[in-house]
Amino acid sequence: TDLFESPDYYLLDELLTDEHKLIRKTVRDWVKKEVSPIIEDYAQRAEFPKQLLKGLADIGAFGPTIPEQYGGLGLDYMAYGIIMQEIERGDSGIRSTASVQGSLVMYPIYAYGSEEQKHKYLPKLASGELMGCFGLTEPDHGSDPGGMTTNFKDAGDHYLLNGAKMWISNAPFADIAIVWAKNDAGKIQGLIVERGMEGFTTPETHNKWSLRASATGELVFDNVKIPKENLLPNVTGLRGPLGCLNQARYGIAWGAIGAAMDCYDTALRYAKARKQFGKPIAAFQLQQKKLAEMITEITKAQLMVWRLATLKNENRATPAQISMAKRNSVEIAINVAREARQMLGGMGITGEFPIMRHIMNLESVITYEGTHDIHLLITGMDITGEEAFK
Ligand code: TGC
Ligand code: FAD
Repeated sequence: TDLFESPDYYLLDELLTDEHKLIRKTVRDWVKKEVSPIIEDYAQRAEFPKQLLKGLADIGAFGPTIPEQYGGLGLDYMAYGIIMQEIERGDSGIRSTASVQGSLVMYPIYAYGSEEQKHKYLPKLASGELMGCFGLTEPDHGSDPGGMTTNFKDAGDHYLLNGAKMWISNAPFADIAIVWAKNDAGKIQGLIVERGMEGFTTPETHNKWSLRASATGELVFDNVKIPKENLLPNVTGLRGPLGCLNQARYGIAWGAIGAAMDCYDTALRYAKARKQFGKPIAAFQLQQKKLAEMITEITKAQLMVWRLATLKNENRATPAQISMAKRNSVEIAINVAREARQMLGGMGITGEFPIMRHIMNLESVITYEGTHDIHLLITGMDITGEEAFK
């Protein structure tokens, strides 16, 4: 990893500002120094490296686009994308932690919260003093979150929350959870649930083969008393959580390319060094085909997210455009990773190289934040005007 440079076949660096390049260097150096040397070991042991939280906060990974008055950095979406790309070059699980904190916990408080909530939580979330998680998915409602059964009832001076969420990234250690639940009228609203509230537990999910260095868990609510000031006042309906997903999916569209770049870079260097039949395997046409197709797909995906960032900065990126980029980036990443793994032969299945870990991670990335199928159906609906989910 010492030699890592992101492939830039179409000179996209010329379209970045000096600030973007500086941010990339800062994050890349941090990943190289703090993540790459330890991540394989944590993934093998299925443990989240908690000591990285402080560093993630220091490089600005938690809510970089949130304005400075709330503890963020006020950066643009190009910068946010670059940060996600560089972190995911290290590991999708570490990028998940940053995605959840910034896009799924800080963003809803920023976009839908009261002024008091913003001041109370955002600076501490930006600094990593508080960590959060996002509870939308339920055991019986994944792709169809509108069917959720988790609910809260008005009980005078507080609410009573009941139900359960599943597959929640960061749940086992989060201090707060943004929980989407139905109110007395059956409308979805967001609540800030704090660790320590009676009846709230976060059992950890074990035996994952994917995203092993990320902590996943359930959120279980058994008559949890929620103070009324913990309701996010400014959004009702599924567009609340889906609005957060636009942010996180955008970050994944950039992030997955980071994983692809790492696999391509690893395979290219291996192919030049590894000799069989008296020649570097890079000299064989079959291996060149794999490498040529990898760099072509990476380049196409880079162009797509660069343009998407520009649209997002202008507040013009549509949810369907974000879906297309999330879907495309993850698909090309998983294909690049599979081809790269083969190029390393037997070494490709070991933890000596990052590729097998990336492949396994990407199996979660292709499923969470909307599955590959759901994003295709979002594109289908957008171009035909016909909704094919139901
Ligand atoms: P539908 O009737 O289409 O829409 C309901 C309301 O929501 C609005 N809306 C959006 N608003 C903002 N952004 C979007 N992307 C939106 N998509 C829809 C819509 O306009 C409507 O608003 P209103 O005001 O008219 O009521 O909803 P539906 O029930 O038919 O479902 C649509 C569908 C399937 C696209 C959607 O539910 C979906 O995206 N499903 C996938 C679920 C998903 O992505 N879950 C992710 C869980 S979080 C996660 O995985 C975190 S992983 C984190 C990590 O570790 O990195
Ligand atoms: P299902 O919805 O049951 O889908 C099963 C299959 O059916 C999929 O292939 C799907 O594409 C297909 N399918 C479903 N509906 C249709 C349809 N209408 N047409 C065609 N095919 C369809 N959620 C959170 O809320 N917060 C988190 O932090 C979070 N972190 C996660 C971390 C990990 C590691 C994982 C694996 C998941 C996480 N999720 C989280 C949950 C994730 O968002 C869901 O797994 C995802 O939305 C899919 O839901 P499901 O698993 O219930 O699959």
